[in-house]
Amino acid sequence: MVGLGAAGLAGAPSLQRGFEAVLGATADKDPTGLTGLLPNGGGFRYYSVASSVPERGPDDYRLTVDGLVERPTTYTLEALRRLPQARVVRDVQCVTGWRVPGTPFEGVPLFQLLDAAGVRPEARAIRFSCFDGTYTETLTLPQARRDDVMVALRMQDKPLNHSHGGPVRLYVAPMYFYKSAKWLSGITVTRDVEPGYWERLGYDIDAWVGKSNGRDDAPTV
Ligand SMILES: Nc1nc2c(c(=O)[nH]1)N[C@H]1C(S)=C(S)[C@@H](COP(=O)(O)O)O[C@H]1N2
Ligand SMILES: [Mo]
Repeated sequence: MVGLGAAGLAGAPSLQRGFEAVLGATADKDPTGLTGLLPNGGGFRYYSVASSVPERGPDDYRLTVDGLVERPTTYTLEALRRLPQARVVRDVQCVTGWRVPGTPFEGVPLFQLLDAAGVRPEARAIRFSCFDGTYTETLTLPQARRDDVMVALRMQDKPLNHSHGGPVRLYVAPMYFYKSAKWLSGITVTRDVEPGYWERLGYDIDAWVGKSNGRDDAPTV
């Protein structure tokens, strides 16, 4: 899995620029498809906007919760594993059309981490950051508090592997999969919504499956 990711992406930046040039006319419709050329088994595709991502595990993984909170906190992987876990089984839906039905995710509901940190009254949003050094995402506070939004440690009944954003990724079940930031390293509570990586390039911030990005159905491709 790790080998596939690393080998598959060697030389990807130049390849990607080539595709962007060729696909210029359609890139507005389909930008998240540019790095989705590698089949990754089970219907998933491997996506990363960064050309290489370091591996992190039990010894060096950290998740920081900070910003407009009473008690900024840093979690190790072990600390996250010890917290109560939830399980959600839904279809994964990429905005470019591919879908993986009935995919189990398990992890810590995000609202539990927010409550533990104590969100300040002036806060309205969350900014997520990733240890790939590039990707960002955002949710409003009401979205972040839904019980189907989690800091995921497991996917398909296995520990989340590196290709899928392991050891820890965000999982936002009701939204297109670009909201589910891989290699999650930071949860920062903010006053205002700060558009994430793909959202600065035109994708909807409120990425409800079937109701956003100009799609009213979700075709399987
Ligand atoms: N850090 C990071 N997270 C990311 C992405 C990315 O490029 N980098 N791509 C997003 C998109 S567009 C999709 S469809 C899914 C793909 O997840 P997968 O690689 O596990 O299939 O991750 C999302 N989260
Ligand atoms: Mo995507």
